[in-house]
Amino acid sequence: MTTGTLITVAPTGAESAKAEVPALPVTLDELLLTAKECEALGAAVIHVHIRDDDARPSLDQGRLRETVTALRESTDLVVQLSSGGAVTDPEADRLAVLDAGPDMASCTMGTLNFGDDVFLNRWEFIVDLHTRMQERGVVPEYEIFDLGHLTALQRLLGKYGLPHGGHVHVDFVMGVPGGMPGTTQALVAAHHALRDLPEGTTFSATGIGRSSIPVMLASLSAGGHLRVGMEDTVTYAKGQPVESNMQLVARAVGFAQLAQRPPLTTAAARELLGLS
Ligand code: KMH
Ligand code: ZN
Repeated sequence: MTTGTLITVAPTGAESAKAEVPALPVTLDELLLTAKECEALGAAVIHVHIRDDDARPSLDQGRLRETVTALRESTDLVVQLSSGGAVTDPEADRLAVLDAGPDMASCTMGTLNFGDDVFLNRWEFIVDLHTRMQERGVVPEYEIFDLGHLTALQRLLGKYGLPHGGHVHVDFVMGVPGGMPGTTQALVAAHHALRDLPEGTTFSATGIGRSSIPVMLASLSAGGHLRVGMEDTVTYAKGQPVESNMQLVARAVGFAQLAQRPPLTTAAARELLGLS
């Protein structure tokens, strides 16, 4: 069955430096402005990483709570906090992200090389995140950087049960050096592997850097949803830096419309994701 397209914006991330990417939203005001404009264009979910006063990645509890509250006051977007943080963040801080009471949080399904770094996601940590989200009524988005992460998700759900709300949604993060490539072939393989997950499992996909466009087109044609934003892509076209997250969301909306799968409203997104 073909549905409309769930569009997630990931506006900031933890990897790019403000000094090198001046258009990156790093303050709360910049984030709120981006969120409102992306919602108006067709985004329904926002995947949030915050920064400190020096624009460095932060998991500060007070700031996270303030951010969740402000996003709820100014938009109707589904607020998804990153529990991935930066590669240097300790597990305890990453778990404590759930205390800020988001609608959703990310949950990465395994350890991988992340460029020159290691993004550590031990099994016990994944279990802690998953079960705490069940207890707190936070809906996970399972981040899949490689095919084996889907096998880990099958094991997780088999042992610990479905997430809050009962619906399983995954995001294929493709093209990270150390993970699966951002190609149509890899997306088809990942899509095929969803057969081992509960019926009705939905997926989004995002391609890092120059894989952004091929991944978007492949995802749309395979019935998937889209994540775009400056967390994943800071170059719009060869030699052309991204001017804003809105530019990326507008392009994704255009592709979704061409595919005759227009953006889902925030209400439809909540229904799809099993959010009460
Ligand atoms: N910043 C990456 C190390 C997530 O948000 O859950 C992890 C990441 C995934 O961005
Ligand atoms: Zn992230």
